[in-house]
Amino acid sequence: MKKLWWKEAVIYQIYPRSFMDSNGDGIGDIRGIIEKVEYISSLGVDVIWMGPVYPSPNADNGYDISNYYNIHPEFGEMSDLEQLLSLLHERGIKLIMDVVVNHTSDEHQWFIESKSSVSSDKRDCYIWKAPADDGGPPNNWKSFFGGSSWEYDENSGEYYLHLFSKKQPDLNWENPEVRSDIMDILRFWLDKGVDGFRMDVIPLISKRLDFADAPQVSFPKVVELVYSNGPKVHDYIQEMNQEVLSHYDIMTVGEGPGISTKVGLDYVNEDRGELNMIFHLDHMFLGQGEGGKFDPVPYDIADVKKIFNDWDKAIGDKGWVSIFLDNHDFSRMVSRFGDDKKYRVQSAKLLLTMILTLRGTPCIYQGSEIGMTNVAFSSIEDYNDIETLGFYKEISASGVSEEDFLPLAHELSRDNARTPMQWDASENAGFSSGEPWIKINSNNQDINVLQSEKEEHSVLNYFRLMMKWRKQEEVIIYGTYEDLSVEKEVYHYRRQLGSTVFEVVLNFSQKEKNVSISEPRKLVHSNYPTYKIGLLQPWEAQVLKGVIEI
Ligand code: ISL
Ligand code: CA
Repeated sequence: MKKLWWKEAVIYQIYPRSFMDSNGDGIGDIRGIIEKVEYISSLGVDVIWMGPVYPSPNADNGYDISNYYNIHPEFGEMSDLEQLLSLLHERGIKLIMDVVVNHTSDEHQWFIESKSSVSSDKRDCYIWKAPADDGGPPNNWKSFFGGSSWEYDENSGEYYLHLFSKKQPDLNWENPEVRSDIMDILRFWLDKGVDGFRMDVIPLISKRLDFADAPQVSFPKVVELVYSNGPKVHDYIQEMNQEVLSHYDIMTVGEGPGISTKVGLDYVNEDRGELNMIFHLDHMFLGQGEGGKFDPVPYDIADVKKIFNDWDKAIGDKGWVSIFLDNHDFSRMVSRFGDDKKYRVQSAKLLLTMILTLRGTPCIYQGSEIGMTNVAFSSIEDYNDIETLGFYKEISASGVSEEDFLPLAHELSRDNARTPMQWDASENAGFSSGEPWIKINSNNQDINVLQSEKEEHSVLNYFRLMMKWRKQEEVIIYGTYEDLSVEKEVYHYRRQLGSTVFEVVLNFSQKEKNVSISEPRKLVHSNYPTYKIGLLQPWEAQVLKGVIEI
C-alpha cells in the first residue's frame, strides 16, 4: 500500500458558525478560529476541514453559496482566512475548504441570470423542465429537506431542480461552461494555499437525464439508485482531477450520500485518478425510512459493525476512506451510538477509540473530543435547521403536533450538532459575549473544554493521549483489518502489519462482557483506570498489542 500523508492524518471538522465568536455578534467566525489555534494544535490533529465560509444567504448555513471567491462578512475577510492559513501552517496543520458545487444559492449571479429568461446565456447552467401533463412537477423526486425537489417558476412556466432546498438550485454539469467555472473556483483556492477540499454531495453532480420517477423505497435507497452515481459522475470527477486536483499535493475527500459499497471503490481507487477518499454515509443514514430522516426505522450496533466490515472489504488496500461517527448533519455520536447519561465519559472515549483505530483517516467533529451531547430544545422556535423545520412543516400539515414532533427533533435534528462549542461553564459557554445565533446546550455547566483540561481522565485528555499513541503506530494506519466479533454488543477487531497486531475490543453495552482474546496480549489502552484483559466493564474499550509468528 502506498504511504501518503493524508492516510496518516487525523481531520478535525470545524463548523465555523458554532466554533468561536470573536466579535460578540453571536456568530462564530474566522477570527474566533484564530483565537483557538493553540487549542486545535494541542489536540494533535493534522488537518482542519472548515465548513463553508463564503458569502451566502444562509438558507442552509452556507451550503447555499452566492459567491465562491470571497468570505461572508459575518465570518470575516479574506485576510482573516489567509492569516488562519498561515498560523495553521506554522504549526504543521493543513486546512481543507468545503466546496459545494452540486448546487449554488438561488441568489448566485448565475441563477439570477438563468432565471431571468428562457433565452438567457445562463439558462442552461441549471436544470429547467416543463411541467408534467397535469401541470405538476416533472417527476416525484423528493428533496432531502422534505417536499418536492422541483420549484415552479411563474415567469417561464418551467420548474427547476433542487435536490436540497428551493434556495439551492442544482447546477447542470452537462454544460461545459459550468464545469470550467468550477475548475476556476478550485484553482483559485488551491493557489491561495489551501490544502484540499471536502466536496459536498459529490456523487450527485451527474443527473439521470430521463428524470424517471423514483421507486417507492426508503429515502437512502432513492438517493443511491436515483440521485447518486449518475452516468457521468466519474467522467466529471476525473476531469476535475486531471485539470486541477492532480497538479497539487492536497487532500480530497468526497462526501458520499448514496455511494454504496458496490461502487465505492470507483471513487477512490488509486489507479483511477479521482478522489483520495470518501466519507461513506451508510452508518449515518441508518434509521431512515421511506419518508427520510424524520421517518425513523430501528437499527442497532450490529448494523454499524456490518457497515464498517462491508466497507473495509469493498475498499481493501486499493483505495481509502475516512472514518467518522458524527458531523454537522447528524446527532452527536455519544448520544447516537453511545450512552450520553450514566456512561457518557466512557462511551465517548470508546467511540473515539473506534474512530482512531479502524482503517481510514479519522475525522473528529468539533466538541466530540469533549463528549458533547445532543440538545433537547423545549420549543420548535428554538430550532434553526432548514431540514428540521422543513420536515416539521410537512409533518404538521398532516396533523402531527409540536409536542409529538419534538422528541424526533431531540433525537435527529441537525441542530444537535450545531449548538455552540462548549468552552467553559459560563452563560454563553465562552463561545460569544453576545447572544448566540442558536441556544447553548445547558449541559455546558459540566461538559466544557476548561473543565476537561483540568481533569486528568477527561474525554479530552484521553483523546490527546490516543492521538499521540496513534502517530507512532503504523499498524493502525496501514495494517489490515479483520472483524473478530462474536457477540452482538461487542465490537472486536484486529489490525495487523507484519508480525505486529492490535486487537481492539469495544463493549457497546452497560453489561460486563467476557471476550476471548486469542493470544497473550499486552494492554496499551483502556478507558477505565483499572481493568482486566478480556473482561470488559460497561462501555469499556481495550486496545491490546501483540506479536505473532508469520
Ligand atoms: O443532513 C443530512 C441528513 O440529515 C444528509 O442527508 C445531508 O443532507 C446529506 O448528507 C448532504 O449533506 C451536505 O449537503 C447539504 C448540506 O445541507 C449538508 O450540511 C451537507 O453536509 C446540501 O449542501
Ligand atoms: Ca462573530
